Amino acid sequence: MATTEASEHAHKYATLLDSLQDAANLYPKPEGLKYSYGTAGFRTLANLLPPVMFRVGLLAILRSKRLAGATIGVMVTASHNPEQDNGVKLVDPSGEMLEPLWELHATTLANCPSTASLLSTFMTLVSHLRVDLDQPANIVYARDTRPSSPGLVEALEAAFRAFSDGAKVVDLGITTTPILHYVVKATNDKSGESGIPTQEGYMKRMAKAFKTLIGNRGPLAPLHVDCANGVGAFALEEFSKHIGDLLPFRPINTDVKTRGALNFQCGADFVKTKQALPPSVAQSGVLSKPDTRGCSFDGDADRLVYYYLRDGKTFRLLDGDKIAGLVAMYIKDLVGRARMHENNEPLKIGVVQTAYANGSSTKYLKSRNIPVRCVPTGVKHLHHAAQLFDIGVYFEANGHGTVLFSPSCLTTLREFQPDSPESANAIKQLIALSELINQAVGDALSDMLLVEVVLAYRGWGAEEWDAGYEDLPNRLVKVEVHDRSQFVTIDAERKLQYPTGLQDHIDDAVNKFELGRSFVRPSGTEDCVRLYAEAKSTADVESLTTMVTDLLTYYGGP
Ligand code: G16
Repeated sequence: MATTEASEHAHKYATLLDSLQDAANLYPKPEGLKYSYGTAGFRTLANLLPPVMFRVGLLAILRSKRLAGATIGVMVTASHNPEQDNGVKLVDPSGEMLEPLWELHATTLANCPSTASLLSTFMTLVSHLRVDLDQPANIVYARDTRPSSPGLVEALEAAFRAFSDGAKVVDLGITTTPILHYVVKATNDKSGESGIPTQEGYMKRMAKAFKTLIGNRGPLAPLHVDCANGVGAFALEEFSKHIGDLLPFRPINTDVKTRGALNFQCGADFVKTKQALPPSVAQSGVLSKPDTRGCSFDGDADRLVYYYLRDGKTFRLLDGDKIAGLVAMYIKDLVGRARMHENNEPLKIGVVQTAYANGSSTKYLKSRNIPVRCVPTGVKHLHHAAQLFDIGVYFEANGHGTVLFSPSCLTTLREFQPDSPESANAIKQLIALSELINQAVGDALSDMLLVEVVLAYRGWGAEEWDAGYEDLPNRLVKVEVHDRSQFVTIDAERKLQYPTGLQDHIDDAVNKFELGRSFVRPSGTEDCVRLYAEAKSTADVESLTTMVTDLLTYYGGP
């Protein structure tokens, strides 16, 4: 009997390997290319990605089988990158980014030079990671609006089909990155507390929470939303059906059909790096009217920045740092009003930032007794650091972030017996907040609603929000270098370890300027290094940026 079973197994694996071989032969890896799983998955020119997609499909199946059939997400997107790029990343069952160790396995599979080496690496992973191939596999996948995405999804599906016992797959079609993360989390959460695992379930949950939080403060003034000509336009349109006139949207840059329009001169990354309105928004004149605010999503709607024109003229950016400050102070207020500390340990509220956070924002938070942590760039780093608080607010300056409520905090909130109407109301609002805010990943749509909730609560417009602190003048630029992998950082990316000697020169430059700060790090999503500089005056920032750019050209120019 045992012998029969063993031979059945051997036959099954041989059939699987045959099937994988046939499918893999259609997606050979181009010679000489080296792929790596960067800040948010693989990202490069779309035409170089089909072999990567196929191999990511295989890894998604292995990951799901390794976790006894838990649902894994696959998102095909290059987010803020230009339209000719594309990318792919895996989402773990909790809705978070893929576990870092598995990022290495993804890189290994992606770089196998031949079908033979791919199959042998695949079987090595099966054995080393103790994957039981008889376990089920469940995958949810989605894509953004890039024209290259359908072709890349085909390569992914070829991997799913190659498993003769069938992976159970759900295609969400075109949707935003954060909706995919939410669906993965909600699918795996059998308690139902994370919500119904569909796009509609997501929209309804957010709309309900938003209505609770706005209460009788609506309807709110119209909000101009730049959708970066990406998938956020669909999500916004869909969501608006659920809230009617409570918050009227005025969408801009919703053209998902014209080639080359995605992220071009619009979107959160454009606004943050250029520190200017998208030309389309400027030309429309919509922000010139008093008390008008606008915001920008990025191409897959996981980043958000706000802005307005001071006196109808001067551009003022309200970026991820400003959102973190606004939200952290609001939550601190609600927690205070809930008066839970009399019978419980006080809830720990903290903010997580990266080196890109403006020095003024960190000072603002610390001066208000909010603990601040600094971690390397990349949502996975921020997310994990935020989980160490009861309520962890994390935002990158580029507008990527969310607020996490720990499971024990949620239990405390639900079980707490308030002794006054004010406390009861604050508790109700905190619970609604945890349902409004995407608990899996940063989400432009949900973050935008969060900002609107806080502004309505405070009775503020963008100008009052902006008044909290003044950003130090700053610049963020991309510098092309010969090989960005030569740039190795330490100290949460605030210092360079290599190239040897460069950091000393950067320090010398920084020391010439009052409140000067500058750092350099290799991008994990684009082929460049990023240079950040800030100082007391705009002229100083320009000089510092030029000095550090010259150093980079000397040390690693193209
Ligand atoms: C991704 C990551 C972010 C990161 C950004 C830029 O954002 O999710 O955490 O800040 O890339 O990373 P880098 O500076 O390494 O290129 P997105 O919106 O592009 O997915």
